[in-house]
Amino acid sequence: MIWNRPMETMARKELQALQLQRLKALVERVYHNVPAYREKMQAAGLTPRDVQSLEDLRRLPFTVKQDLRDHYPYGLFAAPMREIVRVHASSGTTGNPIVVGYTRRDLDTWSEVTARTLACAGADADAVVQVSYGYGLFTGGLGIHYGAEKIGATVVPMSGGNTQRQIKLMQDFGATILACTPSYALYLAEAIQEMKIPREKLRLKAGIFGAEPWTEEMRRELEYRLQIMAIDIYGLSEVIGPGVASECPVKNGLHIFEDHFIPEIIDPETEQPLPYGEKGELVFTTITKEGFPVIRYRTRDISVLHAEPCPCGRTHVRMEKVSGRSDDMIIIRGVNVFPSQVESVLLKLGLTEPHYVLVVDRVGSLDTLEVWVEVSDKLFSDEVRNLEKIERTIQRELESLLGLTARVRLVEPKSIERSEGKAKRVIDRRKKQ
Ligand code: DLL
Repeated sequence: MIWNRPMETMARKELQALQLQRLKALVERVYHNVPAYREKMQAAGLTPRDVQSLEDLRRLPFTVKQDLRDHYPYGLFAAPMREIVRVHASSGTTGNPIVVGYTRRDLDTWSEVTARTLACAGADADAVVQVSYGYGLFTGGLGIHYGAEKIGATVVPMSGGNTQRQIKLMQDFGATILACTPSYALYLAEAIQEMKIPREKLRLKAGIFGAEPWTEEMRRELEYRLQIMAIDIYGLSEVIGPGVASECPVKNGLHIFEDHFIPEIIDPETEQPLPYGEKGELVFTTITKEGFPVIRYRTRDISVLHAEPCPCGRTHVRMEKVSGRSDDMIIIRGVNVFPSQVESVLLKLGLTEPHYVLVVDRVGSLDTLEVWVEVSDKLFSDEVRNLEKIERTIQRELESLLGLTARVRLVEPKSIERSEGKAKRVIDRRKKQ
């Protein structure tokens, strides 16, 4: 199902003409309304008239998270406050949060793109969408909420948490689409199993899962446990929230809604743009936003762009599943490790439960990595010899993938904290020192 066929299947030439027209308007807007953007452009010797083609985008300076912090809270807004009708914020670990603002038209744009996302998962007016992303300053809950209403679906605005109740209402209200983080979907799946609810009692058909990295193996796990189609959806508050990109049922990359967001991939070290097919950092320019537009925003998310046509008919480029954020990446004895690499090994082997956490510590001057993984009740009461064998197998697989020795510790069922939102995959004990 394609929500906005003219836009989502537009011939690329036509799409590029539209992007250019919108990009020019954006540059004018920020140059005149946002002193910080004007100063940066002036420092680079640029005026809006220097942007005459899509290639000229590359001449514009990047925007980074620190710029947002420096101009906290409203310094980068490009519309007067009386036109801002909503703000959202993302917490971040240190310092001021990131604050983003939306005009009424931005909220329309946002519901348009999340409607597209939901349509990718097969939602229509008959759908019942259980929104279990958090409501509040986080963009997940309200973002999906308005897209679902736009489609005319029935929205069940659950927000995160209260797992037993989620499951009761999922049955009683007949949810067909579940929207939450993949880690919370796993928690829900586990609870459904424990409550011994027969699958026929649920009407679930699809899940739109995002807001954190997850692997193909985790997709298979969720699709199997919940008997649904699991779709990856991507977004970030600074760009709009959910609704930046979404997989279609082909599940081969996420279409970026390019009539609103221009993506680039850059080499994070040299900051040079990379061609399609090469891996690097995702950068976005929002070409239709009024309240809080961004120019060349560096996401820190690692992905690859593909421009080949997709069998679904959409013409918008696809980004590969995000393999991790540079902030999530841990460096152990010089080796870069992403939690998603560990996840893929654990789930591929299938010897344990899909609940894990990476524990990083420092012994003397040496960094150590431990991987804690849960095992089932049955296995946990098995002979020590068997458990040790499993530990060794996982250790070997991790070593050959990462080129690093990680100690594997099998832990008791339910001893790793379940997530109701974004999962915490890393405990870094080095930071306490
Ligand atoms: O997480 C927006 C969102 C809500 C997306 C609901 C999808 C569903 P932030 O809290 O600002 O916004 O976090 C954005 O989360 O830069 C990525 O690192 C990560 N992220 C989001 N979606 C995915 C995904 C929301 N599908 C940050 N795969 C982004 C991997 C994701 N990482």
